[in-house]
Amino acid sequence: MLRGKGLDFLCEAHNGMSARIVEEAGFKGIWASGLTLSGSLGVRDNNEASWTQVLEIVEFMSDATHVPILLDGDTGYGNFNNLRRLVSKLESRQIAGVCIEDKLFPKTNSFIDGERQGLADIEEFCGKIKAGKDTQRDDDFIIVARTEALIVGAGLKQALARAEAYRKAGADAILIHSKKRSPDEIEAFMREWGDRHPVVIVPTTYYSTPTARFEALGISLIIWANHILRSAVSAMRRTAEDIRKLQSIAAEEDRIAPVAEIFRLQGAKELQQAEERYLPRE
Ligand code: SPV
Ligand code: MG
Repeated sequence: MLRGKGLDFLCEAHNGMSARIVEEAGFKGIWASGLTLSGSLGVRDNNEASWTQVLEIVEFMSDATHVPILLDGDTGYGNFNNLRRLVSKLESRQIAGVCIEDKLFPKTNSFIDGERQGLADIEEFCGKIKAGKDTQRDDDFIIVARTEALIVGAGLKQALARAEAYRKAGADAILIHSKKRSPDEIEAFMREWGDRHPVVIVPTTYYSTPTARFEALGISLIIWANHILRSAVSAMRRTAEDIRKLQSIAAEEDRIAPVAEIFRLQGAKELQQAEERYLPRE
């Protein structure tokens, strides 16, 4: 998906069931988002959930699906050594890759006080990338290096310098993040960057730009980073409020997924078939 011609897409999921829904919708890959993994646990996107708690969730996501999963690994949960351990554990759970960002642990989401956040030292971050690449055993495991230079207001020159350093350190792709409502920063970056190395973007704020525009710019991968959790939150709130107000589920029953659909998503049928095979017949 990174190296092929044309544009590809990852969609966010945050647990086994949402991952299966995203795969069934036809996405060729899944973004295990830090924002939505933490959000679905009811905690903040500030590394409040520990890295092993994140690992446990992505293991459920991996078990539930067949398409590649890219974990939003924040800053790598520590220094180069913590990233080494993370890479081995992700590989053992068949996670396809990890994205790490050049901020400081504990990180804060890019859309909260972006300008007040500090960037990692370039050399230190390059060491982290190298350590991750040296640790992987599967040649297909990928490390995406995300620069937050534009998020913290450090400017295009800094973003380009960091992206180039991370490319040289061995990153498989560069994620350039922007919180502008227009794609101007991304366009300016791509004009200078050219086709040096695959580029990934997250158009959460500049969503109204048609994706064909990004394809023309030479972007390899677009991440729809949070839309499954956001749609679930709207649906859950409406259902909970309606049921409480009306003291009835009659108005909701046809609008929500039937229980049979939950069983299907859980793979209940396979267990029934296995029981036929393995349980003693009466
Ligand atoms: C995430 O999905 O957690 C991301 C993307 O890192 S963003 O929320 O835009 O920072
Ligand atoms: Mg994140």
